[in-house]
Amino acid sequence: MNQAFFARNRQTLIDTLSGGFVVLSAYSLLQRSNDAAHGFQQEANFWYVTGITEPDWLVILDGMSGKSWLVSPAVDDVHRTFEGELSDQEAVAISGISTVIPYDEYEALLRRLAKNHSVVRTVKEHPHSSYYNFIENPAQKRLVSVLDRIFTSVLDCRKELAQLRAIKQPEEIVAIKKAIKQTTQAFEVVRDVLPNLRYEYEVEAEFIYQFKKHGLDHAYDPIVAGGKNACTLHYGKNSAKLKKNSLLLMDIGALYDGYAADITRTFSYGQPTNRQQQVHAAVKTAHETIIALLKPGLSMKEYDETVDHIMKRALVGLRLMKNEADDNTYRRYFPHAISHGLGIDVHDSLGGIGHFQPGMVLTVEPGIYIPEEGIGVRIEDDILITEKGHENLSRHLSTDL
Ligand SMILES: [Mn+2]
Repeated sequence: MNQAFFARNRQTLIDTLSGGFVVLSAYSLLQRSNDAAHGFQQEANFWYVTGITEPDWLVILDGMSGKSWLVSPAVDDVHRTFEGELSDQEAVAISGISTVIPYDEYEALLRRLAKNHSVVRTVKEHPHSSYYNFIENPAQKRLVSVLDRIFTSVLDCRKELAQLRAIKQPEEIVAIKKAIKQTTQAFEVVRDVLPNLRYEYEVEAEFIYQFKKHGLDHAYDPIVAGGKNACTLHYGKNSAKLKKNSLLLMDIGALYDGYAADITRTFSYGQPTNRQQQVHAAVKTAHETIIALLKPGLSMKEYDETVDHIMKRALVGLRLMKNEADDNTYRRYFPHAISHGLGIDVHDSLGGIGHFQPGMVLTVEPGIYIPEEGIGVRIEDDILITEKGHENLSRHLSTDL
């Protein structure tokens, strides 16, 4: 992604907000333990309008005057020696924003700008933060507390950004396709070498090697789950011994130029049993039937209802439920959403738009998990909504057992 991309995104955001005033923050580093920090991943909205991948920067967009500022973080000499820093010139070159001011000057600038703007927009706390089992990055909250002191009204523009990001531009689709291509190649290597591997982590190591060899990282922590471990949806230990004649679920995606792939395949390890083949075939049929539904204009509500019907039919066919009215049993064997948006965040928003539109990229990931039988199967592809229907971007990777 280049300057022109980030500049266009800033302009589109400002246009969407009819010349509004926006201040966004990068994420901050988070403690891993003692004096060490976790690896850093940028806040997606901040990256979308700046391209900057370093912590603690701010961006100020004044839609009225058309001016933009970057605010560089206060980095002392000690941290500069250990971690280096992004220079102002580098930040300008990446973002295309020509003015950089130091951190200790930005509140004074905001106070001046507040004379013309009573309303400021920013990305506030995540609306579902209390649901997640983690502590949110403090950067957004810290910025909001500053904005609250200076402006009459601090509004959230998360939704507007989500709607923009939900419709992918051509260069974003190129990046997602490249992430998918590398992920596909890694899966193909793993299929070839799998008979020689004995532990889940050996499978994970193969993926890491294939990605790193091409200079890529994982877009998210990979799931390599043998047998019943596949029934733990976010299983991430990847530590168990693989059992002969069991299934192996792998949910993996490379990150390319800031964009994620998100692909799941379930392979057999050794000779699959009849039951394993049955469950896999049921998921595969559902997967194909669901993808075939996707086209612009289809409402997400109608999509979800049709998916429920398709998945319930699959479970009835496997004799896991007697009839389609049994919602509790349905949710026990298929407990997650069928789709999510895909982009900078691996779980990207579809913008709350309500129906499918050309340029959206989403996953389709039906799964059936039967802990009492030690069987978990998921098949996940990445789908682009096109003018005429859809394109399965990960179609070249076989979905076979
Ligand atoms: Mn997914």
